[in-house]
Amino acid sequence: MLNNRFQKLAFVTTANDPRGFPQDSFAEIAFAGRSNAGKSSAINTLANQVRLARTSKTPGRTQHINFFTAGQNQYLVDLPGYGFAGVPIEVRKHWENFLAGYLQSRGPLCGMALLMDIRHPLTDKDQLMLDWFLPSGRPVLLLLTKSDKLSRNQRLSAARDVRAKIAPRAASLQVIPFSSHSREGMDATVEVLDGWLTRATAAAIALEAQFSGFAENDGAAPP
Ligand SMILES: Nc1nc2c(ncn2[C@@H]2O[C@H](COP(=O)(O)OP(=O)(O)OP(=O)(O)O)[C@@H](O)[C@H]2O)c(=O)[nH]1
Ligand SMILES: [Mg+2]
Repeated sequence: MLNNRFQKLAFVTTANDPRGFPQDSFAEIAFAGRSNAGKSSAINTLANQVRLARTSKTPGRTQHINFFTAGQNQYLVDLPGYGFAGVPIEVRKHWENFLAGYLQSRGPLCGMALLMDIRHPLTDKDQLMLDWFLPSGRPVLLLLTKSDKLSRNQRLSAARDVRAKIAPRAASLQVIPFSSHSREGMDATVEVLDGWLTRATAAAIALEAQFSGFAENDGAAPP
């Protein structure tokens, strides 16, 4: 059994603009995707909890950015979903601008899990998320959600199609069929996300140690 740090996930804070973000974050992973793609359900499944992140049959449920701790100075971030027609245009614009800024410039963001219904992957808006995030050079995990809705053959073929479509854009992108109901893809997802957080946190700690070395040296270059 994999050591699953996400079993200890706990809600920390909710924000609707960057001033409300945790200041102490060393590493965080964004859960992005269309409204109703299953982001909040996936976070609950990783945590093995039923109501940690709020889920709903009504698209557009998550209207804030919710931060969950995944270890010291480490977070999973449940983002508001996009692409839901029932949301007023000003609200949609607000969140689109927000997502663009967050994905392009949030320092501690060490990777993005992009969740897409396995039956409707890679919409224009999903592509936009990739356009914003891939230039950072940080890794992306494409989770093809609700895989329980398809047969095994259909699942394999859907994953193959997505891999073929995104291959020209980023060789390092990973694709995992995922289901919060059957728990397909759980262990593989835990392993990927855990690896990102562990590496990014180690890098942030090393950087901080270097800076505190600078300060002790009175600003002089390190030996
Ligand atoms: N069959 C099936 N249904 C799922 C799965 N994951 C989520 N759902 C259902 O899909 C609906 C939306 O799930 P949420 O987790 O709230 O989706 P979300 O991406 O957080 O949606 P927003 O907060 O609106 O952006 C709910 O009715 C869930 O029960 C899954 O793996 N399989
Ligand atoms: Mg949600």
